[in-house]
Parts: sequence; structure tokens; C-alpha cells
Amino acid sequence: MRPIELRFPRPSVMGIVNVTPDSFSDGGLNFEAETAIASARRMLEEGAAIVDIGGESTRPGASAVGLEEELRRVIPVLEALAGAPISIDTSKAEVARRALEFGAELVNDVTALRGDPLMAEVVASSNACLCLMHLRGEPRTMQAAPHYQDVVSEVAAFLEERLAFAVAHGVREERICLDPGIGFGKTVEHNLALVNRLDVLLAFGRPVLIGFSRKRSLGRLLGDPEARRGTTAASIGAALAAFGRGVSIFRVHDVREHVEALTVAAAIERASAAADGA
Ligand code: HH2
Repeated sequence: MRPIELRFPRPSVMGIVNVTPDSFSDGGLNFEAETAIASARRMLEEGAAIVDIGGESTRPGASAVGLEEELRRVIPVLEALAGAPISIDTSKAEVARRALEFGAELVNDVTALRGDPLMAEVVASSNACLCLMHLRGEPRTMQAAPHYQDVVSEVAAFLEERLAFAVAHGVREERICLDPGIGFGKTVEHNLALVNRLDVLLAFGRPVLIGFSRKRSLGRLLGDPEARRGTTAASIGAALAAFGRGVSIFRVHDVREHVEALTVAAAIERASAAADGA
């Protein structure tokens, strides 16, 4: 496996396939293996660099899923997609291990190696990439009055510590990307501050992945204080702002729309760089 920035040049799109009955944005849509497999294939055709398969919802208030049930959900999908570029969204080492056997290229662990003591070793003994995400609290309770003195420096300090932990446990630094964890124990204002100051995370020298797609903060920014999700257009707006601040990998539900928008934004950025260099 090449260093993560060569495998996922900026911008790269990661499609989301939640094989769950209760995900916040596509809840139930891809719960059947056949639909999940078809969705993943469609996303790859639409230009996704990788598809993130998950069997446990991490939405606020979601309840935990046991190992057997998570395996039952994701294994048929991973099996059918073996050979395709797949990421596994799990915090369980055994789920990651099985996914890696089917050729998964990336382990997306929203607990940043804190959820399962065996996860670091499973990732380190593979060639896979690893995404370390910031999460305050746990999914069931994380949105109950999240509070930070300074969200940007606290998230950065957390990710710096988890990066050091992963490297100390044998995961090659060149395979790791960082994620501020939009909506994971954060208010709308926290999420905006994190996108605005992505330079603080980029200072660690690792690519940044972001998942703002359809999150409730977007709906709230559009004026509905009770919104449970955001629109596609709002998701693209957030992705473009994040791209302009250096994000490499975009975890999204609407692959085609994001690929199109980011392709144009990247072309404009290249034209701008060429004009500056001329
Ligand atoms: N967001 C969700 C799940 N996994 N992984 C990373 N690295 N970053 C994220 O922002 C992120 C993530 C939640 O979104 P979704 O998968 O659409 O919903 P659910 O967790 O309810 O399945």
C-alpha cells in the first residue's frame, strides 16, 4: 500500500454505505445486503475513490450493536465487494480483521483505537490505512451539552495523542489520516470552528478526512433548530469550504454531486496556482 496521500490524492471522495436499520441519514436504505452492494458499486462508478461500509450506527442516541450482529450485517457485503476499494467503519477489532481479509484498504475507527484494545495490532499487522477521528463521549450521549474551553486546540491535542499512540503501536504514520469528527460531541458552532481552523490539524502533516455530509448541523444552519439531517446542497457547501482549507478525503452520501463539485473546485485551485507561478 502506498502512502495515504498517494492512494487518496486531494480531493478524494469516500462513499458511505451504512448496513444498518437506524443510521441518521440513510437509515434502512442499505440494510439489505443486496441494496448495500448495489449502492457501493454505484458509488464507485460515480467516482468514489473508496466506499466506507459500516454495520453500526454512530448517530446521536444510537444503541450499540454486538459483534455477531455487526458481522452478520457487513460480511455478505464485504464478500461480494472483495477486490473493490473498501473501507470498514468499525470500532471492533474482529470486524476490522475480517474486513481486511476481504481486502479492505482502510480502517475507519470513530473511537480512534480506544474502543477495542486489539484494534491497533490488527491495523498494524496489515497494510491498511487508518482514520483516527475525534469523538467526545460516546454516541448514545455525546450530544448532551458538549462543552469545550477551546474546541480547536482540544480536538487537535486529542488527535496528536492518538496519532502518537497509533504509531507507537506499529501503525505506519504514512498510512494515517485525521478527522475532526463533525457532530461527534459538538454543537453547530464547534463544527464550524473546526472546519474554519483545519490548518491546526494539517500542521501534524497528515491528510485530513471530513464527514459533514447530511449532518444535522447543516439543517440547523438552514434555519430549522430541530433538524435531524442536512440537504445535499448544504453538504456540498461544507465540503467545498473544507476543500479550500486543505481537506483531502470527503466522506459523503451523495457521491456524484460531490465528485462534480470537488472536480471543479480542484481545477480552479490548480488554475490559481498556475497563475501565481506564472
Ligand atoms: N460520521 C459518521 C460515521 N462514521 N467516520 C468518520 N471518519 N467521520 C465521520 O464524520 C463519520 C464517520 C456518521 O454518519 P453516518 O455514517 O451517515 O451515520 P450513522 O453513524 O448513523 O451510520
